[in-house]
Amino acid sequence: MKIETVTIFPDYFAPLSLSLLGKAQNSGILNFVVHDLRGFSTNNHHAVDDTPYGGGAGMVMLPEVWGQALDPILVNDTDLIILTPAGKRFDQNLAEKLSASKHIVFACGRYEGIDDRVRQHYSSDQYCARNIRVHEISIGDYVLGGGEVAALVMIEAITRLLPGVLGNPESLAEESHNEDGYVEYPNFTKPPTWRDIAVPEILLSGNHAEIAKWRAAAAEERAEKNL
Ligand code: JAH
Repeated sequence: MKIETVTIFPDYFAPLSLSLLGKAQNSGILNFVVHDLRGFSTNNHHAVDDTPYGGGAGMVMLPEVWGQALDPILVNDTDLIILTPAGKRFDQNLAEKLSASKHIVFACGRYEGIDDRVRQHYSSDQYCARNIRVHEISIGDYVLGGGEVAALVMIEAITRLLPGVLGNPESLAEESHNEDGYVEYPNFTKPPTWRDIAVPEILLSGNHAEIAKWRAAAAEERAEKNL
């Protein structure tokens, strides 16, 4: 899988060469490329933004700078992800779908976001015919300084699903994960008592049917509390 990011802060993506993802790059499973958006500004002052039509706070990113950056990157069969708090919510289901992509491009906006004509242009039939799909995505209902951290979150969630990236491939297939892929019951390990708190007896019993029942009840209690 090839993953490209377009950003005015390329340094945000330095962690991608660390640990598991760094190894996945070296082994050829993954190929990360980071593009500095400012390099595509033809403006005298290398500006990437201007004031919003219609007035209002802040600045909006210039469409032609994005056009110059994205045109050469958007080859056939590509998922273009535009990070925005107004986008569709990212979840494990979308992570699984995107893990089947051969090429993902993350457009990381800053300021008040990217001129909407960028989304409109690359969503047109011309690009659809080339299998270029545009997604406006949010990782949650809060405003960040820009899309970079949201892109890192998505890259971690997507790439850990690729064969050979995760250390232990069994934990992907493991039972007792919910539809979103995580365990809902509380976990315990050694020692059996820690600071006067004992591990629930049943978990030390070896009775797997009773353990499953206890975990289902504990998961329900936890879900209730988190409502
Ligand atoms: C903020 C461009 N859902 C998280 C998220 C994603 C992107 C942004 N904020 C929050 C953002 C400013 C400019 C994107």
